Amino acid sequence: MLQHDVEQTAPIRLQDPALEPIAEKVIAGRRIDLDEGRILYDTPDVHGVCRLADLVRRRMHGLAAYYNVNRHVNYSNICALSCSFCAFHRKRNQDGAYEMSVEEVTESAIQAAEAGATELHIVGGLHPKLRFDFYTSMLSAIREAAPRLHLKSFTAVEIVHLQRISQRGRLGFEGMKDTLRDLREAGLGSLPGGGAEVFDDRAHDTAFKGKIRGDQWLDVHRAAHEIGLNSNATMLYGHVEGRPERLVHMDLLRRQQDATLRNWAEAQGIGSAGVPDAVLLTGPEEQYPGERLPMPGQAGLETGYFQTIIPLPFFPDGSGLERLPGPSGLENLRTLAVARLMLDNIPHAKAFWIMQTLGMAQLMLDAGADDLDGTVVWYDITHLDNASTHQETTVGDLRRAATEAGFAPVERDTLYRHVERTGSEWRVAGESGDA
Ligand code: V47
Repeated sequence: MLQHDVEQTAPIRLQDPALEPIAEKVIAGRRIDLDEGRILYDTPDVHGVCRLADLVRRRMHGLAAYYNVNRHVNYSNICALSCSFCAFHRKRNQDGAYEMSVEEVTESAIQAAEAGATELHIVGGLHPKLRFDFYTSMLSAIREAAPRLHLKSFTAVEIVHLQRISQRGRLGFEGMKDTLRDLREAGLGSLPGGGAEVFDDRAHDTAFKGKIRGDQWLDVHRAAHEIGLNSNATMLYGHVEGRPERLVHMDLLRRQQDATLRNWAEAQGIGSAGVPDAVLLTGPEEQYPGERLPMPGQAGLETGYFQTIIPLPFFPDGSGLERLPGPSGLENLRTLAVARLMLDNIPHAKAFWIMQTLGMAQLMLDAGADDLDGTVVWYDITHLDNASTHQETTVGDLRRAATEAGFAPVERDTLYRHVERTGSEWRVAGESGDA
């Protein structure tokens, strides 16, 4: 088996001299800017970029390769929008349209909990008819039936839709927080990263017109963070956007996370590494007198934050953009590595195996990723090589994939706390639980 040193002791071999000043900054723990991001994208030395991303990944996570035991539930594919990149949505009386009842979703949650899942990832389309109480009833019915499942539910686009139909009365940012509080009261545990696509108005108007724009997506996550919910962030790439738009997307996420983590960083004694107000988590050990990575409950952390960046490669098949080729394997590897390097204040980077393939996710563990997502079981949004909705991997497969790649598989819960497990019984390490 291939073994890696936790500390990268050997000098990083770079083929392109243009990468050298960037490598110096990464090694010293300084932030790279958008122009340097362009060099990371333009250099022919994609493996050099991966080596740099691997350096910061090891600093942050050592050899840990995280996964979770989860299930995705797509409660309905009926959607008022018609985004051209999306092959999932259907109109109400179109062939293939479906909606699950609260009872069906709850049944699937019970099965997940019995199989030992720690998380349910629940997202769907913007259903034109379902009322707000469907969503709160769904969350509270699951919480009642399977209280230990963490409910990571609803993309920012769904949250805006839910605010509209909630009849709570308060509009704007405060109304958004009220809606999120109602959902949290019903059982919402955190927000997934979906629906961000790419924060660019031209791409928006071409491929997802009608959907919220980037500023609104960011506001929803800021509102969630302000009321103490954690969330993830995705970036859908390889469609009508270009590499410069991806970098702007990363920069906007990074700016928001800087502001979110500022108080926490001060409490931990983390400086701004030469860039005013920056909070950089990827530097050498000596830059972190306190905690290197935020975890709920730490001093100075009264809010939630972005936990994970998840670059999602575009799947053209069955979408309105089928004429496009979608990104290549090397572009996927590079984008993951660039995201790890640019998003120096987001603790985790996920290679979502369903979209990347498990084989590519193994390679990504060595190029910046520290997380593979989980067992998934059902997934309806994208289908690789005509896969059915049943897209499942076992814990054994995930662990083997990580070990074969030279990493140490670590089961986590949604908040990245370590999980100890015996079969379907589990508990968070260090806490008393059911195992
Ligand atoms: O929001 C839709 C994307 C997302 C296509 O937070 C497509 O842990 C590629 O957000 N090709 C849903 N992508 C998936 C998602 C996610 C997945 C795993 C983990 C987490 C997390 C979040 O899938 C959508 C959209 O951006 N999507 N259509 C397509 N044709």
